[in-house]
Amino acid sequence: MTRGFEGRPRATGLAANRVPPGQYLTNDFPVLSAGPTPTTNLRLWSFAIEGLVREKVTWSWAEFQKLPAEDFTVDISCVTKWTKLDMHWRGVSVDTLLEAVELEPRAGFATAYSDGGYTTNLRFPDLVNGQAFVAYQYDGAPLDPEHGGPARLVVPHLYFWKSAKWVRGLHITEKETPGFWESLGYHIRGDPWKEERYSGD
Ligand SMILES: Nc1nc2c(c(=O)[nH]1)N[C@H]1C(S)=C(S)[C@@H](COP(=O)(O)O)O[C@H]1N2
Ligand SMILES: [Mo]
Repeated sequence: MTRGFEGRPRATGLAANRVPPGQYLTNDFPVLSAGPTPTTNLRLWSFAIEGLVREKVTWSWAEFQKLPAEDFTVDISCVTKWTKLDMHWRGVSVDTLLEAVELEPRAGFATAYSDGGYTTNLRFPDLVNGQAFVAYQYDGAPLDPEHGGPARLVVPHLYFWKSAKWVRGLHITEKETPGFWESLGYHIRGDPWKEERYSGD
């Protein structure tokens, strides 16, 4: 690492290819929440896929734990400009979750919704083919409540605001409905490699 103009460590060599434009590398895992950390009783926790599906599906915590889980090692970029490489998560691929429902032909988008009221919108091509998962472990331990435990969505190829903490379901829609940050001027999609930070970028 070398120091750039802003005095922040700048990736050099191989790691540089993994850091999107305008981002700096960090080893920290900052906490960024728009409100207080909700406490969720696991006996009352559920995850649902509903909206434009033939039949709504809901998993209890116990049922969710029985779904096939996978390990994911991914790089994460936050719109506040930090990038963290090789983050180790364990959870259930959104592909696996979608196998349980029959989408209606009009289905085009999903709104991830969370305890506490946070929402974020995603288009289907960003949710499938191993690109998104619901994580309940980070670095081999149950996900810390501040980082979204018991479970959070992780969509590593988009800015981290798309990775809804305390996620409780996906609401499938025909049209794209801006979520919490998207309604406040963040980009509708949020691709870090295109620097889609704010609407208009
Ligand atoms: N439910 C919920 N999810 C959320 C947020 C939030 O405020 N509430 N913040 C988002 C933003 S802006 C970021 S950068 C990441 C931060 O995740 P972290 O606190 O684990 O670093 O969570 C995202 N998911
Ligand atoms: Mo963020």
